[in-house]
Amino acid sequence: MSVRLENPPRPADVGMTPRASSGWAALAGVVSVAAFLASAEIVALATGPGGSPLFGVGSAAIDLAPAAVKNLMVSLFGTGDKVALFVLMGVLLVVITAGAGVLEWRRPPGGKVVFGLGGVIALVAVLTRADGSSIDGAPTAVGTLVSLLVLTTLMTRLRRWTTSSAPGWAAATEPSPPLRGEGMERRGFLTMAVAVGVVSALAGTGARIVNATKADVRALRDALRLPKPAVAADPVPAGASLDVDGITPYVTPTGDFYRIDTALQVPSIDPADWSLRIHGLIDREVTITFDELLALPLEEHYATLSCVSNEVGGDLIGTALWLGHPIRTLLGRAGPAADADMVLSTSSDGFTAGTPLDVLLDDGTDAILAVGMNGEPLPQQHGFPVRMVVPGLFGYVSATKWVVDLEVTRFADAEGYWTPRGWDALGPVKLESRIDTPKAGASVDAGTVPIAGVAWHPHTGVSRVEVRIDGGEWVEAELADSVSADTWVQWVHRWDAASGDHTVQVRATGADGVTQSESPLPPAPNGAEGWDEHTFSVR
Ligand SMILES: Nc1nc2c(c(=O)[nH]1)N[C@H]1C(S)=C(S)[C@@H](COP(=O)(O)O)O[C@H]1N2
Ligand SMILES: [Mo]
Repeated sequence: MSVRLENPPRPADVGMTPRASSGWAALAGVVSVAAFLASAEIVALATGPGGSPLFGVGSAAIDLAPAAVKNLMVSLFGTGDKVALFVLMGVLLVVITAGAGVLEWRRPPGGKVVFGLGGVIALVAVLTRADGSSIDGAPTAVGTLVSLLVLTTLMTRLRRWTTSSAPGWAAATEPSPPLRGEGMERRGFLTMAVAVGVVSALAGTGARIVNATKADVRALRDALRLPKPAVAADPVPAGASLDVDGITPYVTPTGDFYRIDTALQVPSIDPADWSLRIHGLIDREVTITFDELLALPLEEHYATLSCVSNEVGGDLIGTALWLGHPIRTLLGRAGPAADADMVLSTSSDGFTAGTPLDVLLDDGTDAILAVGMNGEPLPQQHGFPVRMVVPGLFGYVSATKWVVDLEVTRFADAEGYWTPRGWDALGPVKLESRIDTPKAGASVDAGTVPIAGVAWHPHTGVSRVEVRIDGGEWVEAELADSVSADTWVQWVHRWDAASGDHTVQVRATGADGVTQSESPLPPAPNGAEGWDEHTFSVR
């Protein structure tokens, strides 16, 4: 009996089980996306590291994600939120492209449509980045074409393999080109899938490493010599650091300083290319280059910087010695209009913060354009070459890293990045206190147990810290010295511990006489409130 089929066989008609052929089709989808990513990275070697689609799509996801999702990421993963995002993107990519492979197998050209659409979305994401240029679209465009080619070729080979394995099939038709037998056709598919997969993994990783190195400004930073400050900070008094194991150091080592930002790929800015433009509701526009900034008198100030997302007891806070020039003198040059009340600062990657103009103009607030952190140029991830530091305000409304633009405007007319995402336009840092030791759940030896931590109300100052053990009386803790009201202060209560389980709570009182209230509030929309509390046991 002679069978004659007009159309290519559907998977169910052939010898390989549909499930097996779908599995290979899924593999073809994943190999195709690997080819996409690798070829994009390779093209980006020529066009510049800004064109990597991974970062373009990731950044767009960050900007578009609903506030709730973003807050969840930060609260689940803290400063590891970016790693988590990449893992999530990786898993999603594998699932979607495996699905696209199966779709292409069963309902062509569905998979190609998915790849094409994905490429277009990635292209839009890359091209709409604040620091992107049109050449940055090239890696994604080429990557998309390569992935379509790989997918098409793998599908053809998979069809030939399944066809050749269909019982009686090869004999029943006279197709061109002739099938070469199941073993050969299987090898044709597998060889290509493995080869493209392995080459993509190796070449793609290599190109990514080169691109990452190019985006690293370490050499420029190492070469930079910062001038001596015109106004040096007073040395930190010995009394600022209590002799207690496990207490947070008064000055946070730069390597331990928390990092929070929306930048998946840290902006790389050559100081020689940096400039800051001041414009908006002003008398005259001011533009200043990096050399001009360094030639101005620089001041050193210790200041505690904290994140509005910090939970009670959290560690999204640090104190550093910042070196920079007061923002008020530059704004003074520009001459802000009388009806202006906000400065919208913008970073090279498009992040914005809205800071009250009066705070930036205030003589008594050391708001600076910082170039140095703890005696060195700013690290790249903390804003190299220039960031803002404004004592007393949360980072999201003041501490713009990689800052390149200051627009004098009004709160009624403009808003910073986080304001439409559920955070208040104004973000003064709240009075807070934290227990560092004993750690929650710790078990300590009986005797004198130091209960210690830090408390802060930047720019207002802390006047008192009290602790309470097992719900008893509040007892005043010993307060260490501090350089100024702009930094946190260490505290300790040396407790004659009785054995058993104990719970300690802490509360602070600000220099304005106000004591932290007990009622807990979450970080959104303007900072967490409540008393930190640790339970530990004494042996
Ligand atoms: N360019 C840019 N600057 C930024 C941010 C950002 O996302 N992008 N985040 C702000 C927030 S929310 C905080 S808390 C501080 C954190 O500064 P750090 O990473 O140096 O600790 O930077 C601020 N400046
Ligand atoms: Mo923040």
